[in-house]
Amino acid sequence: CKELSYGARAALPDTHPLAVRLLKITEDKKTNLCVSADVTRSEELLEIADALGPLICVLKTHVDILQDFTADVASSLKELAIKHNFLIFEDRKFADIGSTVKHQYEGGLYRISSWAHIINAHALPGPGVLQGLGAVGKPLGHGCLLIAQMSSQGSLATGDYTQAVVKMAEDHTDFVFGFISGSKISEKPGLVHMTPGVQMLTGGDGLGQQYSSPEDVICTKGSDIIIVGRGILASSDRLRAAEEYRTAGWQAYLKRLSQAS
Ligand code: UP6
Repeated sequence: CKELSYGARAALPDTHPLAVRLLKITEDKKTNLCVSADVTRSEELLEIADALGPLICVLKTHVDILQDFTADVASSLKELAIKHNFLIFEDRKFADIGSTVKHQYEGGLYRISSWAHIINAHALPGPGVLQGLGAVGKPLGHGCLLIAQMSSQGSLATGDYTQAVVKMAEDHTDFVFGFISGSKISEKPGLVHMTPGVQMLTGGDGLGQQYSSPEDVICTKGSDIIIVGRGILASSDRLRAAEEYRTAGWQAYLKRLSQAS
């Protein structure tokens, strides 16, 4: 059987230190759930991080949709990440030349590199985007996910493009530790696959988003982490919804392991 547990993958010598940390968190907390905290007020973001922190391995942010971001918010988020043992992923989707993304990652209003363990980038500009981001992130021990596929209808990130992204990731494993993708696209066990567009009820949002279930994403498609936003945020009981997604994601992972053995 070639299917390795999260813990076994964390122990492989080639696994990026940040992927090691992430895989260990999933195993320790029994969660492959990343919550996408897509809210526009900082207070609500911090409430989500504190309340759902125990149930998640990663908290994903879109810092540029906050209407009241301050450096204190970033500090509080970092404290909550330590308190609840999760990683912070700023879903900035960098997509420019190396020199520009270096500034966008390190500076500006948000100073993303000072608080986010994980960032992501489109491979479209070529490897320069990773050189620019890596110049900032590598010395800090941070890591990057490459966007190999998107959940939205009509996405152009398919076929040969996706394959080229896989190659770019595998050629830059000193900084890239995985993918945003709909399924497992690399056989390298040290690389982590994270999948957005997840809800219990499949369908869409009327703006191009397309949803798959946790079971489908983790068990059938072989991805590692489910990214859930509105499936949890739109619930009147977010804690209960998050626990349902955590359980569904973890059960799907256990099923995948048992099917492979
Ligand atoms: N996201 C996608 N699809 C992608 C890449 N990223 O939905 O291909 C992000 C969105 C949003 C989250 O920017 O923050 O994942 C999905 O939210 P939802 O669960 O509320 O649809």
